[in-house]
This record gives sequence, C-alpha cells and structure tokens, in this order.
Amino acid sequence: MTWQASVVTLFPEMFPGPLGQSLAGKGLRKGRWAIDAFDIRGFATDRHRTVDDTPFGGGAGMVMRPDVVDAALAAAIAAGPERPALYLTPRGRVLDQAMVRDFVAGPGLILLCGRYEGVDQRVVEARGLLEVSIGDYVLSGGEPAALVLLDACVRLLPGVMGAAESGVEESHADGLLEYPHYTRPADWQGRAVPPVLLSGHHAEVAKWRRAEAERITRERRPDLWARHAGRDRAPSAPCV
Ligand code: 6GU
Repeated sequence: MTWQASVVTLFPEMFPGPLGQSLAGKGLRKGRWAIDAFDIRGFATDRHRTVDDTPFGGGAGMVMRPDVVDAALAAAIAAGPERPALYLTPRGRVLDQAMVRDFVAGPGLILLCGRYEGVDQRVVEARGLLEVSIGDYVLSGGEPAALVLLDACVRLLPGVMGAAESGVEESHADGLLEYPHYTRPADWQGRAVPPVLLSGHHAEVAKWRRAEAERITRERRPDLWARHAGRDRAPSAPCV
C-alpha cells in the first residue's frame, strides 16, 4: 500500500520540494509513498480568488476563510483513504518521534498549511483537525513544517531508508539521543578515536555507546532523560 500525503496549501509548488531528492525522492519514484498538493486558491469563489479576510474583533493580519479552506480540505479528503487530518500551527502539539511512528502506521496524512495569522478556528473544529507544531519558534507558514513532518514520516516507511539505518539505533528511537560516531583516520589532527571502538570487543563497544547515549541525553536534554528514566514505571497521576 502506498502511504499517501495530501497537502492543502496556498503554495502547492513547494511540494514535494526537498522530498523529491535523496532517499525520500527514490521512495516517491518507487511508489512507497505519494504526495498531492491542493491549491487553496483554486477553491475561492469570487473573481478576485479571495482566500482570507480581516479578523473579527480587530487586530493585525489576515485570517484564512473557513468556507474556502473547507472546500480544499474536502477535495484532499476525497483523494485518498480515510486519514488523520493535521493543521500545522505553532499553537499545536509539539511533534515527537512517537507521533511520527503513529502517523507512519496509518494509510497517510492530510496536512493543512496555514499562512497569515492562521485559519478560522471553526474549520479546525468542524473537520476535527489535529493541531501540530514542529517546535517552539515561529515560521512564516505551515509549509516548511509539513515538509519536516513528512520527512520524518517517509524515512520510516518500509523500503525508503537504506539497509544501514534500520531506524532502531538512531536518536530518539529508544528515547535517548544517539552516541557519537567516528571513522578513519584513527588519529586526526592529534585527536584519537575512543580506544574501545578499535578494540574489537563488541560487547564493550555496545556498553560504551549506551553509556555515552545516556550521558549526552542527561547533559543536553534533562527533559528527555526524565521521561526515559520514568518510562518503565506506571504513571502516578493520569497524563493529560
Ligand atoms: Cl506547524 N507553523 C508555523 N507557522 N510555525 C511553526 C510551526 C508550524 N511549528 C513551529 N513553528
């Protein structure tokens, strides 16, 4: 089955963009996944092809009209199997690897990209859109966020990523950041590779890598470390 992404956007020419390159692009050409972009402007009904209007209550910027966005969403929904529909917004739930794994386990995604101040909230409610952010900073639109989210998904599809990376030993797969990597030369500018990696003792190498992954996670991401350390215990209170 082809994993299908349908993107609803004012900038359809941004897709597949970088995802047409490298392993994602190869996977696309092999039919492991597919992408179609729906131009929101094509669903405007007036002769000026208006997609936005001023916000009720006043304030800066423009808001994307619910009727126009909903018509574009309807076309995207009709273009494939029943899939989760996401609205990319900095107000959304912050994307993590567990969410990516869930998305990949399904038949694909519908991705609504906002521009301006965003989309009229009623279309988000009416279509049951899941609001997703890619991090705590602000982009000028949802399109780069959709590309990031799709990259994270597509690389996990069977037959997309190379045999070298199976996706189990990488950063975030087990809730830890990855250990550091080294290759030849063994001495470079007076800097030696950690000797254990040259020892040929596979169990010792595995132990060192595990310890490094834990140390780096503890030092750099205490938030991830706390979750990792607590994940085998039952939650003491309901998680919201
Ligand atoms: Cl999904 N959209 C925008 N516009 N900015 C963001 C974002 C999304 N995620 C982080 N920043």
